[in-house]
Amino acid sequence: MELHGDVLTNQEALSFEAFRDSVLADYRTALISREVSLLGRREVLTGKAKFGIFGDGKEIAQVALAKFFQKGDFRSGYYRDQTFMFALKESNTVDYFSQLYADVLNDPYSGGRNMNSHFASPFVNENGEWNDLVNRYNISADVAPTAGQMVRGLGLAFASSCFRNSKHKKQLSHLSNNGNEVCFCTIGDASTSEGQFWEAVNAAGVIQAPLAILVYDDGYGISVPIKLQTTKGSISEALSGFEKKEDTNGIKIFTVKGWDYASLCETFEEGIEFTRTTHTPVLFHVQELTQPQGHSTSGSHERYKSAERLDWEREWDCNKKMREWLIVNELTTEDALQALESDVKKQVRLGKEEAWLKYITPIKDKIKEGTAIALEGIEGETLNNVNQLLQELVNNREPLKRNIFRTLSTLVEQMPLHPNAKAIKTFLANYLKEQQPFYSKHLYNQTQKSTLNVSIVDPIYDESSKVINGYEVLNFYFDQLVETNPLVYAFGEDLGNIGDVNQGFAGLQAKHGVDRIFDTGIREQTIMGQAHGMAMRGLRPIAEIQYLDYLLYGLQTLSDDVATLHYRSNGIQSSPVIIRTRGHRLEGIFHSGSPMGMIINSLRGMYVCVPRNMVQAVGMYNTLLKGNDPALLIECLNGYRLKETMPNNIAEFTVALGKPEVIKKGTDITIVSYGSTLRIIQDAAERLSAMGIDCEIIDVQTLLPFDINHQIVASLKKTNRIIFVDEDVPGGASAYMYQQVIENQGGYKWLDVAARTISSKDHRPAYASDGDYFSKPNTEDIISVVSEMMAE
Ligand SMILES: Cc1ncc(C[n+]2csc(CCOP(=O)(O)OP(=O)(O)O)c2C)c(N)n1
Ligand SMILES: [Mg+2]
Repeated sequence: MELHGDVLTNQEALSFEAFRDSVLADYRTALISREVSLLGRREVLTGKAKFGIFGDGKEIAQVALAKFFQKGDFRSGYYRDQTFMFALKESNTVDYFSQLYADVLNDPYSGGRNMNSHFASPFVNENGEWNDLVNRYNISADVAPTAGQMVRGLGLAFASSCFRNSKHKKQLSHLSNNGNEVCFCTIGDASTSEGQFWEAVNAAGVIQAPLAILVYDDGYGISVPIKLQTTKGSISEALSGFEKKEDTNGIKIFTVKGWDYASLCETFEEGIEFTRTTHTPVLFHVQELTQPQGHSTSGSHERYKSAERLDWEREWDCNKKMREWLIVNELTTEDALQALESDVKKQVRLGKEEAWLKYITPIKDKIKEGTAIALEGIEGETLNNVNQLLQELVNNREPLKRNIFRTLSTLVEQMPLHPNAKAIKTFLANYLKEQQPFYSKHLYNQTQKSTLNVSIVDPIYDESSKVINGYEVLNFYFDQLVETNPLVYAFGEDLGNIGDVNQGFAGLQAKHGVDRIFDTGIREQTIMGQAHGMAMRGLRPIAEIQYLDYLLYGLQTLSDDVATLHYRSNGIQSSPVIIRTRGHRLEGIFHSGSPMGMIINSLRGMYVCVPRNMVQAVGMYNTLLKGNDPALLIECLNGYRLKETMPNNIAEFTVALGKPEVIKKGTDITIVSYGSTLRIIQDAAERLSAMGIDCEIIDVQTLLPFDINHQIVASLKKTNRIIFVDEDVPGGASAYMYQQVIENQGGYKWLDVAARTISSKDHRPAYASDGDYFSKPNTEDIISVVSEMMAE
C-alpha cells in the first residue's frame, strides 16, 4: 500500500478517495474503541461496573483484520477483541456498555452473564433451529479461561473441511458455502504457554483446517513477561518447526508489527486468502503491541513495568503510530483529526449514557414501586421509621436489585407489624420470580429442540429379533446412522481404521469413507474442541474419549466451554455434541475409574447418560440426536461381549432422558444404581431372594437429568428402605442420588431405616479381579448391607 502524491488520473483520484475514506473509517473505529476503553475503565473505578478488561493497544491490528473477515466466517477469540467487533459492526458503544453494566435485558452477547468484552452472535433462533450461518458474521461465545478458545476454534475451522468434503453439500448450503469459511482465533502472547494452544496448533497442522491464529503480543500476561512464558521469548520462533514446507503439512507463520497499519493490511490479506483457499492453517504473530491502561481494572501495570517500558509503550502506541502515518502520507490534516477526535469522544459518551439509562431505569422504577407500597397509608412515627429504613435505597444513585431485596426484607423483619408487610413480601416474591430466570434460564435448551421434548418410540421385539453381542448392536446401529444422517461424523483415537477399541465402528470407515469416520491423534482436549466447533456449526459429531479415565484431559473444554455455551450465550448458541466413552469396570487404576461425581458436578449444562447395556445406549443416541443439547454417554466397558436382544426398530426407538426403569420389581427394599454395577446388584438380589428378601432394582439411566418424575420416591413409598449404589468414590454420585431422592423428592418421609450408600473405596481401583473385588462394591457387600437394613 504505497502512496505517491503525484498527479492522479480521474479513475485514480476516485479510487484514492475510496481508499482514503476506508482508512479514515478504520482510524475512527480505532479511536472509538480507545475511548470506550478509557470510559469503560472509569465506569469501574467509580463503581458503576464491577470489572473491566479492554482492547486498548490492539486497535490497529483489529481494524486491519476485520477487512478480511467475510460473511460466513467464524471468530473464536478473547477479551481484547472489541475493536474487531466494532469494525464489523457486530458491536457498538451502547451494547458494549450494556454488557459492562451486566444488563440482563440489553447485553446482546450473554444477557448479563459474562464479563465485558465477551462477545457472541446468534447461531440458533428462538425455536432452537440453526440460523443461516453463511450470510452473517459468526462470533462464537467467549470464555475467560486463557487459550480455551483455541480448541473450539480448531473445531469451527475443521467443520469447513467437513463441509468442503461432504457429499451432501446441497442439503447443507445454509450452514456452509463449500467450506470456504475461515475461523479467526485470537489469543494473547502469554496464553500460548497453555497446553491447549500447543495441542490445537499441532492438530491444526495435521488435519489442515482453515484456522487463522492471531497471537497479540504485548509482551506480558498480566505481570509475567514473555521471557518467562515462551521459549526464546517469541512464539513465531518457537513454532518454526511447525512451518509448512513444500510436500509437508504444517502451518504458515507470519510476523507483523501491530502498529504498522499498511503492513497489517497486506499481511492479513495474503494469509487469510491462503488459508481460505488451501485450508492450510496460518498464524500471525502480531508484535510490539501495548496495554495503555494495563491488564484490567484489577491492577495497575506501573507496579511491574519499568519506566523505560512504559515510555516505549507510549511511544509505540498503535493509534498514535497510525495517526502519524495519516499525517505523513497526507491522508488527512491535523485539524480534521482534532475534529474527529472530539466527535468520537462525544459519540462514545452519549452511547455510554444511553446504556446506563437503559440499565438503571427499570431498577429505579422498581424502587419507586416498592417504596410506594412500603409507604402507602402510613403516617406519624411509623412513617418516620420507614423513611429512615428506606433512605439509603432511595438515595442510592447506582442501586442494585439486591439492594431492593435487602432493604425491603430488613424493613419487614424490623417492623413485622407494618400494615403493608404482606404487600411488601408479595412485591419481593414477584420481583424474585420475575428476575430469577434472567440469571438461570438456558442452562439446557428450553425450545422445542430440548432433548427432553423428544417423542419416545418404544423398542419393538418379536421372535425374529436377533440376539447378538453388545458391540454388534452398536456396529449395526452406527452403520445405519451414518448412512441415513449426513450430519453425523464419528472420530477419536483408534476409531477410524480399526473401528474403535471395542469394534463399534468396525468396517464402517471402509464403507462410509474416511471423511465421516476417522482416527485422531491422542489429544482428548482437541477432540472435544473439534466436536464442539463442529456441533456449533450444525453438524452432529459423535466424538470419542477412549476410556472414561481419560475424560479428565478433555474435561476443561467440556466444563468451561461446552457445558456453559448455551447458558453463557443466553440461549443464542448451542453445541449438541455427543461425547461417547466407555468405563466403570475393566482393570486397574487407570482403566476402571467411574468418577461420576466429578463429572456430574462439572458438567451441568450437559446431559449425562449411563446406560446399562448397548441397546439402552442406542436408544439414548437416538434421543440425543433429535435434540439440541450436549451430552456425555458412558457405555459399560464390560458389556460389549454380553448378549443382547436387538430391537427391530434399532434406528428409531428412543429412551427418555430422566426416566428411571424398574428392572426388577420387589417389595422389601429399593436399590438404585446405574451402569455396570446393576449386574452386581442383580446377582446380589438373586441370592437375597433365596434368603427371602425381595429387592426392587431401579436403573436411573441418566444422572443428568435425574428422575424428572420422581419415580424413585414412589418405589420408596412401597418399600420404605433404600440404598444408592455405584462405583464412584464415597460421597460421589451415590451421594448425589441420595440428595436427589431423600431431599429433593422428600424421600426422608418414607424411610423406616436410614438410607444408605454403597460405593467404591476412597482409592483408585487396584489391578486384576481381586483388585476389583477389594476396591469396588461387590455382591457380598450389597448382601451384607441389605441384610443389616432388613434386620434394623
Ligand atoms: C486458565 C486461566 N489461567 C489464568 C487466568 C487469569 N488470566 C487472565 S488473562 C491472563 C493473562 C493473559 O495474558 P495474554 O495471553 O498475554 O493476554 P493479554 O491480556 O496480555 O492480551 C491471566 C493469567 C485465566 N483467565 N485463565
Ligand atoms: Mg499479553
